[in-house]
Amino acid sequence: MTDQTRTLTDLGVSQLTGLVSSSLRARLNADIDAWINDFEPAEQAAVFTSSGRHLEQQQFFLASARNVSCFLESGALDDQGQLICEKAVAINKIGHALHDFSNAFAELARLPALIDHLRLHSDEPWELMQSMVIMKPPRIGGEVNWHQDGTFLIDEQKRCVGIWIALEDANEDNGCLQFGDTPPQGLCSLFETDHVSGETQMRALANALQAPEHPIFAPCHAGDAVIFDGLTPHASSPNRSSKSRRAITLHFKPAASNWAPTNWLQRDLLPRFLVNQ
Ligand SMILES: O=C(O)CCC(=O)C(=O)O
Repeated sequence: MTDQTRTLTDLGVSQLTGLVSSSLRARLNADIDAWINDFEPAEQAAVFTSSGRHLEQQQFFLASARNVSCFLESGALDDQGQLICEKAVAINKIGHALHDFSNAFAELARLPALIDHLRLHSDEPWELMQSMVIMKPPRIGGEVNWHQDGTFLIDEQKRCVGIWIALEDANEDNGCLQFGDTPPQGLCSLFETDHVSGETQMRALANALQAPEHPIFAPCHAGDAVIFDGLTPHASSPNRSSKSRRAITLHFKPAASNWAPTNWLQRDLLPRFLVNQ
């Protein structure tokens, strides 16, 4: 088989059409819009545009494991830390405990069709560790570099599974997901955090991921989803089009696989979020 004839299925990536109904999408979008409305960019801009505030930046990021935090696009601020565009199109992502604060996100994570797909990976209880919205606003939506989710979400058995859900149509023009053209070879690196000092480091396990010569794109209609495991290299291009590309990602691990204390994401006192028994 040549690279050109590989399909997403060959790479272990499943596509689900029509996973999320338009009524649930409307409720998810309403919660996202409310979070954006409540977001005050000025304070965050002050922290993130000043290079001396590394520790505060780290604390903001680590705390987002347990709350709903908006993160600005890197091109959204000028040198003085002022927004160069409307707040609604300046946000890069919102995370990472959305399912703890929104009934719509909690319902999404427990959709029977989604759980059926987790069960295809393994028929055991699954636990949701993080939820996130990736906004990809028109014209300034940033690139997501090639990575494996298992680098950033470390469970003992390295069996994390990610589900990416399109809230709007996504294609090559506005930055749909893309995958490498060869099956995953193992985990390349681990992003580890020392929660005493707050410092993080990227530890190489194998050769760094290279951008594939012939990426395989995964265009989706609103409501469709893509499912793949934590070893699968993927990325998305910047959105230079006039069309927004809002999406949700949910990351699960088998409930029985211990969560590494070196994960940046620690839910601490938040209750465990099992999606099936
Ligand atoms: O939505 C995107 O553009 C990329 C999301 C992603 O790669 C992830 O959540 O791991």
